[in-house]
Amino acid sequence: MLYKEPANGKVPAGRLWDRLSKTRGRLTDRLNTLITGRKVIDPSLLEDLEEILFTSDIGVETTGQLIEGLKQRVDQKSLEKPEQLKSILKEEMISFLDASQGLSAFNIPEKAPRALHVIMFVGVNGVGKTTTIAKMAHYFRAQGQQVMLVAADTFRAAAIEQLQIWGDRVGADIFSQKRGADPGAVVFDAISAAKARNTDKVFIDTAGRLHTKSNLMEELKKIQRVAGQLLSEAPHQVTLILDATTGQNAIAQAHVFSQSLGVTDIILTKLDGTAKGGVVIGISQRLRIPISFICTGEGLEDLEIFNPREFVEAIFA
Ligand SMILES: Nc1nc2c(ncn2[C@@H]2O[C@H](COP(=O)(O)OP(=O)(O)O)[C@@H](O)[C@H]2O)c(=O)[nH]1
Ligand SMILES: [Mg+2]
Repeated sequence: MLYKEPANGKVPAGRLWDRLSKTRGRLTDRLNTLITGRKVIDPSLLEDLEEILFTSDIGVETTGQLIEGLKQRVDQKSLEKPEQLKSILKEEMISFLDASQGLSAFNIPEKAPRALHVIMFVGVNGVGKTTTIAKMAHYFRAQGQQVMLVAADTFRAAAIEQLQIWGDRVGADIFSQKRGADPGAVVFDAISAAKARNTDKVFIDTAGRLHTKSNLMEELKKIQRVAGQLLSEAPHQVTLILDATTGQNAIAQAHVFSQSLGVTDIILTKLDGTAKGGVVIGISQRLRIPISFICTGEGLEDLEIFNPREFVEAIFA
């Protein structure tokens, strides 16, 4: 699956546009107010702009870099009129995002031979891991792939049940063992089973918090190792799920997880109903990890391939 070519210059409409309305409101409305009636770009205008970007959850450092870039353009006289600000900022944001996108692990050519692909989903409790796994399973089921969901969050019985309910709904196999089973052993057995069946995708649902004294990151690393024992490249992806409504806290979580595990890509959830969507830009720019998908609702269809241009056009109109 390749990233879709952005709809160049076209104003995007539809679901993404609707669901990102709060973020767009926070960013665009204030920017429009700021530039209306202004004739020149002076330091006070840039200061107000900095405040707008900063309070849109883009983050201090990323905001600083955007403003610095604008100042240079003003000095070089390639930016003179306030009405140019918006399009220049948009292009800067898109280039920040593009720089981190690179070849996402999801950029698998559609014609590649089908092979077992193992993805481990990580993230703290409540960010939307299990829901996102269900959406992803639904997405790949629609392409005719065989999907197996693995319940490696073994401490909570409710977590296993929740995965089972989703698996039934989307037509995915479920692999689970008893509550309290060793997650590494569950994953080992699941991958053996997946190899024996004709499975295309194995999605591992992991714990977001441990109730024992052991360390979450150590447990996740162990799952990673165990997966690799049966299939040398597994897990092919470690996908970090972050809740956009937590704003700057999501950036902090991304740092913790990516320092311990080789996070290959990020999925941002709950972009509907939050004005903190700017955090996507901060995360991408700070972490340099591609964003593969974004989620904009609780339903199975509320998952989109992340496209930098479409995203920026929808938050900045
Ligand atoms: N509005 C909204 N809610 C979401 C989204 N993704 C997940 N949720 C909700 O977030 C809550 C926690 O999700 P869950 O998948 O159980 O999180 P987990 O603990 O990380 O597995 C549930 O009520 C989900 O319906 C999203 O994109 N938008
Ligand atoms: Mg869960």
